[in-house]
Amino acid sequence: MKSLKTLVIAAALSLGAVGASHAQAPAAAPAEAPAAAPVANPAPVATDAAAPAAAPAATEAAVPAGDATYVPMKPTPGVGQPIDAGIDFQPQVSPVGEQAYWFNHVILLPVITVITLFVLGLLLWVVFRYRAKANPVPSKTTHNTFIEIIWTAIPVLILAVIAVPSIRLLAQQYEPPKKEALTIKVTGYQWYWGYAYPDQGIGEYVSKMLTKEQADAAGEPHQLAVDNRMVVPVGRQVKLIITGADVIHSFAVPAFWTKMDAVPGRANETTFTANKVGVYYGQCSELCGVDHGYMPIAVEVLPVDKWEAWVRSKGGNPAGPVVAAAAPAVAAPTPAAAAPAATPAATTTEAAPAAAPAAAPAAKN
Ligand SMILES: [Cu+2]
Repeated sequence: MKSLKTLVIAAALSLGAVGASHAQAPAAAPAEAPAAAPVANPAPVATDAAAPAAAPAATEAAVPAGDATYVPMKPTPGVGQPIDAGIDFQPQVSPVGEQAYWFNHVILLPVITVITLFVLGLLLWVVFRYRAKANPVPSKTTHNTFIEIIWTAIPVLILAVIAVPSIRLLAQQYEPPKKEALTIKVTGYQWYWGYAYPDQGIGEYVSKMLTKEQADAAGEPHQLAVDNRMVVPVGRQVKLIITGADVIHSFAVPAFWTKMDAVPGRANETTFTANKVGVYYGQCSELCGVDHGYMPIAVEVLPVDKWEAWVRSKGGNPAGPVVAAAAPAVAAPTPAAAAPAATPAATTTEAAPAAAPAAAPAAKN
């Protein structure tokens, strides 16, 4: 009787605690980045919920909004990375990924499940109903036109229905990038990645895997964490120009539904738009040599102002597309006219700081 009483009290306490943690979550969420909200939800017990929710909040608070300094963001557990015993896709944060996720879960899986169960049922029925013991004289039926039309027409209809969203998804993945897309050049090396932002004037930098000790110290998953991430602004389309320097690699980030081969001598192109701030991991997905498993990819999606701060920390100019528009005009009359041509470009205030470095190499030629 006493143990029952303790059970009831414990249950009441934990219920109250869960309620309290839920009550806390909305209060914390608006104050902080959206990353804090998903962390609070899955945690069933108050003590568990408090700890992870507090950690990102603390790190977030350390970086004042709009500040020009860049501090690598902490990943959110369970987002943008594999989870233990997980069998589902990673939560998708790009429009194409959401579309593909929907296609799989709302169309394909139900269709597959219904067909599989239907065929299994038919098999069991045939095995039982037409077993030798119950049918000493076998039926001589060979054809049934009506049934044959049905079992041809229905699968054709099912395939036709699946084809519509399937082809739409395919077309969406191959849609050409928009003009305002951010261009990043990705190069696969044995065994690391190189990233360059030509429009922002950020030359190629190398992204290598952290050691176990470094990853643990940074609070990141080992074999996914890297020293220099690819950093992109939230909500803006990113155009990747992907190539390989030595052998074929493959650039893949599951949370964006992005995968593209990095082939030496070829510039492959793909796009993604990340619509949620966070850190998302991927891996080389083409067997490329002994360290194939040790060249992870980490993409950090930041609010635009923080991304701009990161670009500046790399010595680049965030107003890249403006520069890109101005640069050809400056570079066109090379080599003799390069110096005078730089002056008109400098009249536009935005392009001014970037026009000088852009013109400099042109003048050298
Ligand atoms: Cu590789």
